Amino acid sequence: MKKKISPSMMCTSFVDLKKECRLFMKHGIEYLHIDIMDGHYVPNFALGGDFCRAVSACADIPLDIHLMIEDPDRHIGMFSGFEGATLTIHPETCYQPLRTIGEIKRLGKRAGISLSPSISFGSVEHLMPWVDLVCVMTVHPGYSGQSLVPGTIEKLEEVAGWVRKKGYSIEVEVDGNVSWANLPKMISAGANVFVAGTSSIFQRDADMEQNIMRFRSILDEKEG
Ligand code: S6P
Ligand code: MG
Repeated sequence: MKKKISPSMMCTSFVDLKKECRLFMKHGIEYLHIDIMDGHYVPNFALGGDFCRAVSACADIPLDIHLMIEDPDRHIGMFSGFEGATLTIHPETCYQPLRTIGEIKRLGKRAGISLSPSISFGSVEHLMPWVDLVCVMTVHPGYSGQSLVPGTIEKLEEVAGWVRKKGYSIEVEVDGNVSWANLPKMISAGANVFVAGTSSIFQRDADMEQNIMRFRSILDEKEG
């Protein structure tokens, strides 16, 4: 499957949003990852529908909306207007994840599930036939700039191996501390969508365009 970059927009410069989006378009960035946080499921608050609208106005790139919120059924309608978007839920945040996934599909969106480090793949495996994307979190949900949680690359390998074996066309995304050092291991583990944050393209002590090109060249040269 094609390897794709999904910059984490909570790391973008809000004052330079247009400029940074222009750079993403120029370099054929495939998705824009938007973390929605409610202060309940995670301790932090971040982003929302208005921010998604602002990003959509600046970039013609599908949104990769990561819902770190309790009771997503109450809120998914808010994201129904974004063409080509993926809405990713954490299954433990709702009582009937399959119904929530069905509702996302009914809204014409791609559906994803995300596994925080505390959730085993076995506990969500039965949901897989209904989703378009599975996001393996390699940090605890809530903040950018964290270190990789041990054991999560092995989980990524387990999930990607399962998808390959079944022959499903589910995208396998990795989210959290996708650093220059961790990226090759994540490619080898079988991920095809990489959330790029402060560990790579938003490293502010380097030029963002150089960072994007460096990220792409690692994806191009390393076989998954
Ligand atoms: C974490 C969130 C992630 C972060 C991403 C930032 O709750 O879901 O998407 O934004 O991890 O990247 P980095 O490189 O700072 O970890
Ligand atoms: Mg995320």
